[in-house]
Parts: sequence; structure tokens; C-alpha cells
Amino acid sequence: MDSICLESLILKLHDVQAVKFGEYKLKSGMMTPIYIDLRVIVSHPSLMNQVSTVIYQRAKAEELEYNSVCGVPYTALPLATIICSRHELPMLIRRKEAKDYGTKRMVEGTIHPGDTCLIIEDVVTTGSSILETAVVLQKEGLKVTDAIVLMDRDQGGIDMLKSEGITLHPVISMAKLINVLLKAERIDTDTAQRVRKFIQENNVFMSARGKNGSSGTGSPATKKPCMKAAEMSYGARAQLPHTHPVAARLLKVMEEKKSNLCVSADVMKCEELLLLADSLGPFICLLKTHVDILQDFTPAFCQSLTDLATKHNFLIFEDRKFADIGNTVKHQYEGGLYQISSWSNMVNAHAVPGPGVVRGLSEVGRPLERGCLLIAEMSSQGSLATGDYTQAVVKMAEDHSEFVFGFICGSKISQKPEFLHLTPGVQMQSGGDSLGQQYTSPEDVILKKGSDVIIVGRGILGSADRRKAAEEYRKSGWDAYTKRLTSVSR
Ligand code: 5BU
Repeated sequence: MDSICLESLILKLHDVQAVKFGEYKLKSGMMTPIYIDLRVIVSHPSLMNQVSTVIYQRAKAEELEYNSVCGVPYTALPLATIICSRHELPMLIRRKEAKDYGTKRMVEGTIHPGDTCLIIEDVVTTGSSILETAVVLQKEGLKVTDAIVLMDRDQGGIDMLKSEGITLHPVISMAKLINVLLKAERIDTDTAQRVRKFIQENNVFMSARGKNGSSGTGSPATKKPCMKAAEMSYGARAQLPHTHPVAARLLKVMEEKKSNLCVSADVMKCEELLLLADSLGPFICLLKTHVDILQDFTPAFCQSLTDLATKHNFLIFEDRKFADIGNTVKHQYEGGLYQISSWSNMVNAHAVPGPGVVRGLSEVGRPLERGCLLIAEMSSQGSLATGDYTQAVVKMAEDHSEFVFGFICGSKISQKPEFLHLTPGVQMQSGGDSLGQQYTSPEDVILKKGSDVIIVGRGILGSADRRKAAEEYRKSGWDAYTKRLTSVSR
């Protein structure tokens, strides 16, 4: 595509107000200096043709090979139609909702499993819409390797899709858009600077494997978040083909109960723990235990606890922190007094022993449909789980994703939306205890650090009204999540 043609296209898009500058309020309340909405172009047929041409030419220039084309609903649908009609290419239509009658198909058109489908989109921010469409197509047996987008907001979509095996080819980058409009004196230098700053500060995908590494979960002042905001809803992540069944269950519960709160039930008596589970059950998605601190443990306790988990629809996480050779952890997980694998949906493990620890746990846990979290960072002061160690844990998790579905960590450390991030060391007020625990607020953990679940113990247990405190933490965690979801969506 020669640049003259792109320049005139950008100016036309500005003419029809598909690109606007000013102060626009997003759902989150956040202000944005640029607003891109290409829905308007359906009223401008020559522009529709031009946009379709540049998208098709981009696919040609990249020498992409594909058997069919699918536009992300709705704006890209007519664009895909024009391209397919003009070049006599088979098109597929993705339904947003399955029909409640007839065939209940999610994709219309003739599907040949094994074929490659090219996705077309108008604007990309996080890449989540393309990913959702890709997942639906993949479920039908199609391959999705590439997507073409007219405009990329440079906010992390390319990297997010790359991590899911999809190469995104933008026709117009944000930098190009701003430069052309500035040159044509459609905007002034101040506006250009404001937009550039906004884009830079709202990139949802700063390098998680980058130079800043990780410095433990409890050093908010020194640590840059790896991923700020954005991405898919918990519910959408539950649907992804690579999401582990335990993660999918937890994500669904989170969405249903509007809760990303895990209570750490660190009490010493079984009865108190059961009373706690019953009274806090409605507010939580997950209950975390340290079964070995109970003074009066009996196997009957486990049955009562799992009954309460069913009653209130939460999952159970035994915070056992396995850290031995595979053969030993296998017995620790399955046997002994506690028989953890029989009642806990998930456990966690240190990566120190190497992958054998995961393989040992997996031999016991997989047949029971359990899952595991790896401890990538810790909330305690001076933790050695930082930097390269943390990155090695991410790699270990990715290599064992049939059993590992996430991390204990201080912030988002993996770009893969199927992995969950759970963060302990959470209280409303930052600070710590006398033994090295460090606290970050729910808002900071979810919104700034991009984690998924807050783990709260004494912040709730130490309160005179535990139910009231649990509801406050639930609300705070959930509000931060909804803010994160909407802050970069268009
Ligand atoms: P607190 O009362 O909210 O400080 O309790 C935190 C809980 O999370 C407690 O059970 C710890 O054992 C657990 N935890 C943690 O605090 N930090 C970590 O890095 C890991 C677990 Br791993």
C-alpha cells in the first residue's frame, strides 16, 4: 500500500469523524483525547470500498494463505463482505449469540475443518474481540494464524494476540494516524502530544518478560506493573480453548458471584473454619486453607467443607506449598492424615525442585480434575522469588499447562489469558506485620498490577464484623476489575 493512498484515506476518515479528538469519557470515567469509531463508514460507500481495498492489499502484501475470511462482528462484517464478493473468496459469519432454535451454530457458512480462516477487524485496542472470534472459529476446527486490522491503537493488541499464536497485521498504526493528521494541520502539536502520551501510558501490554523483572509481591513502589488493565472478562477467559477446567470453573464462579475475593481461612479449629465458610461463602469465589494449622482435624471436616463449597458455590484451595521431589509430593498430596487431593480443588507448589514437583502432583491431581498454582512471587519482605526465578516459573507453568493454571504472584506475569494470577498480602491499608508480611490494597492489586484474585486473611478475620469486611473486600476487588475492563475498551 503506497503511503499517499493511506494518507488520503486517513484524512477521509477524519472528515467523516471516524476519528475524533477532544475529551471523551470512557465508561470507566477515564478521559481519552482520541476517539475512534469506524461504524460511521457504512454510510460512505466509497470509503467502504477504499478501506476494504487496503485491508485486502495488506493480506496480499504479507502473502497470507487462507481459505476463508471472517469479519469480527459488527463493523468488520460489511468489510469482509465486500472483500469476499470482490475477490470471490468464501466468507464465514460469526454469530455473537447462538440461535435458540434450529441448528444453534456459532459460525454460518460452509466449514471445512483444517482450513485456515483470515480474520478482519476495524480497530484493535487489546485484541480481545479478535481472540474471541478466533476461539469460536477454532472450536469449529478451523485454523486462525493471522488477522488484518485497519487501525491499531498501539495499546498492546499485537503482543496479546502473538501470545495466542495469531499475527496481527495493522494497516494504519496510531503513530501514522497522528503524524498524517499533524502534517495536514488537522490537529496541533499539543493534541498530538496528548494522544501520544495517552497511548504510551495506556499500553496494556508492557513487556512482562522485560528488563524490570519482578521484585516480589510486596514492593509496589519499585515495581512496574507488567500489564495495565484491559483484556478479556473473566467469563470470556473461562471459554478459551486452552483454559484449564479448574481455572474455567473458578472464572465462571467469579463472574456469577461478581467476586474475585479468596478468603484465607487461617483459623485453628474446624468448627470456626466451617462457620466462617458458611457465613462468608456468599462473598467469595475461593476459600484458602492451611489444613495443618487445625488443632482438631478429622476427615469428617473435609466432607463438611466441601458441602459448604457446593452450597455457596466456591472452590477450595489448600495452600500447601509443596516443595519436594516428585515422588514425595505425590504421597504428601494424596495420603497422610489430610488426603488433600480428595477435597481441595487446587493446591500450590514451589518451583524450586524443578518440574518433577509438578509431574508428581499431576499424577495424583489430574485424574481427579484438580489443578495447581505455582508460586512465582511471595508477599513477604526479602522473598527470593524474583526476577529470573519468577520468569523461570512462568516458563514451567507454560510447559505444564495440563495441570498448572496460574500463579501466586504480586502482579500479572503471564500474557496468556488462560492463566490466573492470585495475590496474597492484601489489606485495605498498605503496610505489613511484624514478621515480614507486606500489604497492598485490592484496588492496586487488581487495577494497577493486573492480578485476578485477591487473597485476604487478617484483613477480614481481624475485623469485628467479618461478613461486612468480606463484602467490602469483595466490592473493592470487583469494582477495580470492572474499572480495569472498561478503562481501555472502546
Ligand atoms: P494475611 O492474614 O492476609 O496476611 O494472610 C495471607 C495468607 O496468604 C496466609 O495464609 C499466608 O500463608 C498466605 N500467603 C502469603 O501471605 N504470601 C505468600 O506469598 C503466599 C501465601 Br505463597
